[in-house]
Amino acid sequence: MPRLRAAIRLATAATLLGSSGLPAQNFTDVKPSPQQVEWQDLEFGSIIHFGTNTFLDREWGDGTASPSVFAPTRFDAEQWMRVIKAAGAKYVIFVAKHHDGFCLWPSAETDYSVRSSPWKGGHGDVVREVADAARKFGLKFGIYLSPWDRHEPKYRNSSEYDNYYIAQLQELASSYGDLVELWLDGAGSEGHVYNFPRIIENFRVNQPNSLIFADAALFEYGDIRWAGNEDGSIPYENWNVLDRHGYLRWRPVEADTPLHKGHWFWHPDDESTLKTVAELISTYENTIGRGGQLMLGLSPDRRGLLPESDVRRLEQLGAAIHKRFSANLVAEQHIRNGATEAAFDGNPDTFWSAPVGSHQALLEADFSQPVTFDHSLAMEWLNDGQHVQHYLVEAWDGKSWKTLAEGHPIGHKRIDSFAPVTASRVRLNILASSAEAHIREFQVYDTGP
Ligand code: FUL
Repeated sequence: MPRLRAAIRLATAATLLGSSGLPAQNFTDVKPSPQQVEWQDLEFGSIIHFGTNTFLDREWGDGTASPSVFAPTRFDAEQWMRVIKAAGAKYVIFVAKHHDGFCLWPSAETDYSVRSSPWKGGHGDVVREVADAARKFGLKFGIYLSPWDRHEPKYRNSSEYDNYYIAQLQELASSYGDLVELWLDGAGSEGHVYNFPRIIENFRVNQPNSLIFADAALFEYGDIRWAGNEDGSIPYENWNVLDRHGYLRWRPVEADTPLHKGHWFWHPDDESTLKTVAELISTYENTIGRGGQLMLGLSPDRRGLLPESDVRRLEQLGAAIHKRFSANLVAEQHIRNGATEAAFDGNPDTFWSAPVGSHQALLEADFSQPVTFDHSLAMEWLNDGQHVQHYLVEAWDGKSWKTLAEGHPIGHKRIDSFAPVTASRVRLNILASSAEAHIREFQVYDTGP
């Protein structure tokens, strides 16, 4: 996703000043919206690409494909959702229109859509079926609507295209229920001017709680930021607050990466690009384990089904995540002590607070029998801002505390790995926090060889 340069609108002077008239914001005072808090808890999503490219062995359509090529034979969005759920994802983004301009719902704005395809005699609506299936499986639903449109002639005129895009977004925003996220992709848009303030204002009428994903450039309206790569890795240190031109905003990061290396759409004979479970687990730990969101790209085939090998891989991934992170030794085996219980109870809905005004804290879990572990997991309660700036994970070796891992931000979730250690005492040593630390969970796991 190249940068969305066209979208930059500078914050006005008024937004840069606090009530005293002086620049007011401090990174660790900026707080998330309730919608962002809820979204960060979803952690793992899936983005689905399916369209004319699927039938033409392409990644980027040029907008000339005939709608007649769109002819899935066994389309079943529920099959997709069953597998997405098995992988452990909590939300789905569907590409309603990719750069080729072909609409996967029967838009009234163009005949370049499923309405002109042979699928269901032109009476089908892929967006509707995907939205319904997602909700049936308890997954939140959102959309991607490519700003760059290589088919629509109005694209050559910015303001005419703004009207077209706004009308299409309106169709999607008003007819498919609550959208968890609107994915704005910057690819291909270099040099094109969009009126994003107008676009987002219109979208907000029907979707006040939806989060806007965009490149860091779309600063006034973006609620989520791109990780800056499609490799499935979030650079650590990861702070939720972003500074542009002195204007601070809470913008958690989402890292999109496809299940098949380099391929967002399905291609024939493409098994060699399918990522291994080990690669996917490392992606999991380098995204969710660094306090961000993982957005895994899936591509149904020409039947309209996820291919069998992808299904197996996603099921294996779900099982591997479960195996790694379900036996939380702290929650299962620590000696109950009351005071710090909220951080050790395995329940992320409760949190422990360090004393008010403190900037350091120790959270120690003791075991009656030594336990062996090789991973730790910590979660910060972020509603009041992101505070932890430096921490150690330490184990007692009988004589002194030994450092197993050292990190800076914790954020939503931080997973550390280290050589296996056997100990009867383990602690999270918070060396510095900008305000008192709030810890939802501190956990340790034995993930084995
Ligand atoms: C990119 C697009 O160009 C790719 O085709 C894909 O949609 C990916 C998720 O975003 O910017």
